[in-house]
Amino acid sequence: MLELKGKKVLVVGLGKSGLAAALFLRKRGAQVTVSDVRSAEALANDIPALLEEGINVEAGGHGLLTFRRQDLIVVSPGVPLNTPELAQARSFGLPIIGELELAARFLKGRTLAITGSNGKTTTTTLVGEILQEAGLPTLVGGNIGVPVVSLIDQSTEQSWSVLEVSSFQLESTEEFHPAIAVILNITPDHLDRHGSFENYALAKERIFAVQTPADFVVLNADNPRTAAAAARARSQVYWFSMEHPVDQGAWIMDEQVWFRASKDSAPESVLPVSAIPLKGAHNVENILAAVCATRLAGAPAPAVRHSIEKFKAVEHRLEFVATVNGVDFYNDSKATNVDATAKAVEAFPGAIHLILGGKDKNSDYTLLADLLRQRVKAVYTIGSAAPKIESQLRGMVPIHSCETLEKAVATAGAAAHPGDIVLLAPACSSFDQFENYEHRGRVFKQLVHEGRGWKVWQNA
Ligand code: UMA
Repeated sequence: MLELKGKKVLVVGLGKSGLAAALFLRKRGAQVTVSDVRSAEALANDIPALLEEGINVEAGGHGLLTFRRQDLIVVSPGVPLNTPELAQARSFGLPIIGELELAARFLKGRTLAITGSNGKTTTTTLVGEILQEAGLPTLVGGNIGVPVVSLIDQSTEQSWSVLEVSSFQLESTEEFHPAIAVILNITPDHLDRHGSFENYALAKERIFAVQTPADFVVLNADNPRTAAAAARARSQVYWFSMEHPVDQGAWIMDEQVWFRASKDSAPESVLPVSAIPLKGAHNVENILAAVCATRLAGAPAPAVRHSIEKFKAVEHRLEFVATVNGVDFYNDSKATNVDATAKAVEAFPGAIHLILGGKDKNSDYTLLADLLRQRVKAVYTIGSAAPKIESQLRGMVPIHSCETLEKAVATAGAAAHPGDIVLLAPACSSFDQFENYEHRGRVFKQLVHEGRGWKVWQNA
């Protein structure tokens, strides 16, 4: 186990992960400094509590010297590893780990980790609910919004930590060792951070990098890049597929979800597809992955079935908001990449008014062209990515330049007819106009509810 007592540790980034990591490290006796590019005013909410704990704070930028006088550097997921100060520290041989790796060194019990470009949060939430229903001591955290270090104190030798893990977190792992690893899908995302699709995919594959033949990895047989990862796994590979039966894993056949525990065992029917309460084929994939992972973790079939039947869509993931003047509004603010937006659009047969835009991640929006032509009545653009989206999609579908979410909701609400759908599935991150995707989703829901009360859209 990592010895922290008396060690000088620098935590980079003072968001949720940095704050939790700094407090944890201090409690374990380290001399902790936190460094963040945001100003002291912007960090004013957190600084007093840190100072009180005896943690030093460097605000308003990263000092090169701060990054030299350390025994260990712990990086928040949102801080790129090629940040110049980190590159310099690396060249001096300083150990640099992420918050997930720090937590992994102390977390007790077994870990069930879930990654993928899309569906992570829904699947993680469902897996957590299934294991709880099965009576297993369960903790849920990670990219879902609960830093993994904050789970350490509650973890026991018996507990399962169900973790949503992102490529940003996996990139800096060394000993992170889930007993069950799940890769839901790998499609282009975060190309601005990882530089290429292949680098991004390899970061995701780190989820099984230190697994052994005693462990399990659950992979999507229908997603080519995910299926290709199997060649590098040393653990036992289980599959899920919407298209065909698999030797071991979960699949759909005759409108039923099936699971087979091993090549030699008989398939068991888990539940009918009609009993799945979530919209969209992508959510059926998430269910298959959850079935497979939780059966491998020892959850009995009735607990799996019952948890799925009563599962509710997670906030900001194709979340139904309200019907206003016969128009259904859906919040998929978590659709922060092109593939997630495609999945959201595919969940409806047509008549969609789609709100797109935010901060671009070096994405290719032309990949949406066919789907937009088939199902979308008009696109409403917002945020700094708007000019790029408009130039890539011009002529394929009517586009309204709205700049703000407020104007987009009002314009789409006024244009939509009864039976139409207004869908926020922006294909971009939110950081140009909002604190995060949750903030964007909440603002969207508020605008929809306000519009319903005041009937402002008719005048938009
Ligand atoms: N910062 C620096 N220097 C830099 C860059 C950032 O100091 O060079 C500072 C920022 O000023 C800010 C802090 O770092 O104060 C933010 O750190 P962070 O971005 O790691 O944010 P956290 O609040 O710690 O949230 C992180 C995850 N964020 C990211 O990966 C971007 C959260 O995932 C996660 O829920 C949380 O840890 C708990 O584990 C969010 C996310 O957007 C939901 N994830 C991406 C996604 O899902 O696509 C990967």
